[in-house]
Amino acid sequence: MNRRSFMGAVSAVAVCLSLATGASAQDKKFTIALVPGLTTDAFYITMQRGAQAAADALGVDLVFQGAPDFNPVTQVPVLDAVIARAPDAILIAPTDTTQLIEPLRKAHDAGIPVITVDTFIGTGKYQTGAGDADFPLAYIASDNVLGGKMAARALAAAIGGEGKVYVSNVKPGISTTDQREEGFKAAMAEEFPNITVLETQFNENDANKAASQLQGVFAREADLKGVFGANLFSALGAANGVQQAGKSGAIKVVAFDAPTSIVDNIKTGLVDVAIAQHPAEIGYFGVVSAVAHLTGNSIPVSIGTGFTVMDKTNIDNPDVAKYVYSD
Ligand code: T6T
Repeated sequence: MNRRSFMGAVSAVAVCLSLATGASAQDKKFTIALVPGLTTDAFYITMQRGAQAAADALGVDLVFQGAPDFNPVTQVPVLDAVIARAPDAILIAPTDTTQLIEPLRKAHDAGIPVITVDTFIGTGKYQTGAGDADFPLAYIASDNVLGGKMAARALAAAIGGEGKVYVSNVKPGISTTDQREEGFKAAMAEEFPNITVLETQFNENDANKAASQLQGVFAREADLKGVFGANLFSALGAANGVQQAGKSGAIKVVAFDAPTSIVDNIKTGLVDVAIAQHPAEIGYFGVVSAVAHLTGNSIPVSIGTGFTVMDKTNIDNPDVAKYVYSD
């Protein structure tokens, strides 16, 4: 969907919502809070852009409030402050599957509808009547298991189907990156018997750490063939590590996420493939879903957004380049 049709879709949804409720969405000006995983990440900045487009079309006040790092310890106080402002709905990317359950229950208990975007709490299966984390109304995100499988296939192709690779990942307990690693390992085990997946390196979302880990793994495994960076900072750091080791183009890099820095690395040959998510669509559907709920409509409990696979052969195509994240 190009930018014009994306905006057109938002306006069309706004009209549909007005018709469905028999009233203009302007009758009450809703305030919707979007709490990202962290504020300075191009992925969430792009999500905010999509959310703002929907908010503008629907006459909603969007509040974007988050923490400076991807960590429940810093996200929970931000969430508490957001709940204290009593928005009409909260969209949030919870930074941990378990540690955000009780903090989010406070919002639910205060009557504030919760929708999780990008990441989930509990199992991500909401509105089932089972478990302690099914209270969010909806989960809007990429299919991260599938994304991990796509990354495995891309890396396998890049290294010719054999050799040693590893996953550069953030830390356990984050639904998205856990699922990407799960999908990656499942596809490697099922489809590529000649590839050995070494132990995962966890970098705490610190690209510098991911870069030194790459060099550490390479020092131990001189025949290292490739690395899968399971999110923006993991991928960027792993790519930097490959460059610092003087192995650009020799150790293959598949990146999850598509900020401009990764795209630049595709152009130089340092990164082979980037799996771009569609964060603007996640933000857009988040706001639309919240408004639909607030105006008395039912909403899907789960909405999946897609991927765009970027490499040297297609990165200059405008239909691909439009999915590069906003910085
Ligand atoms: O990969 C995205 C997001 O999907 C993930 O949950 C956390 O990391 C990113 O924000 C990229 O840094």
